[in-house]
Amino acid sequence: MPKRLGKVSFLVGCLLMLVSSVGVASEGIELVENGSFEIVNDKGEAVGFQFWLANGDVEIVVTDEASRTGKNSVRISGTDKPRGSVTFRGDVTGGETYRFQVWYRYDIDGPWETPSGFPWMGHHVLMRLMVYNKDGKIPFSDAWIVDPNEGWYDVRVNMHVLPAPWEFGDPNEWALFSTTIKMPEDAIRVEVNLFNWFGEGKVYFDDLSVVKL
Ligand SMILES: [Ca+2]
Repeated sequence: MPKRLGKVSFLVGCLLMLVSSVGVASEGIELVENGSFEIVNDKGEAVGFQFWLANGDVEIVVTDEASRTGKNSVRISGTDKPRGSVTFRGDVTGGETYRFQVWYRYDIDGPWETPSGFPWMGHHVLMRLMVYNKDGKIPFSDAWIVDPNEGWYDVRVNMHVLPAPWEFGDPNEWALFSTTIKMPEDAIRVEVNLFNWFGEGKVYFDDLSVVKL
């Protein structure tokens, strides 16, 4: 009997893992196929993503050091004012609404230096969105934000989304932040950059989701 119970528990565990790893979108169409960073090519890179080393001595890797679902997450770490991002690009339909969300955790030792131009940010965790039409980048408009209470925003040509204070997780615990955007009529593509924005330490991301609602 204990063996049978063990099997049942194992099966239930597998089902739970399956449900969580595919990213339950209660409605809409998921654009990100490898949002849990589980599919890695023979160079150790996350399939479907690009890594950008922007500033400082920065490293971006897929790692099994921490994960929210599955085995892997992506880690951005470094020293000397490190700034780097993980990029996802997807096709969008103009006039449609998309929900962007990602889980993050951070392991950054203080004292923190105030990141340039973002004196109010927390944890050096940032999602940058860029929207394109057939001619190039469309300057962002805060009128596209569907629910302005989801995060903190800095709207320029690009939009910077940060976890709002009420969304901050504790160090080394996974926390979620999100934003919802109604695309302009001529939009054809979106680029999502998940950043460690000048954080001397580690930021992890897992379970990126971009859902067409
Ligand atoms: Ca994962």
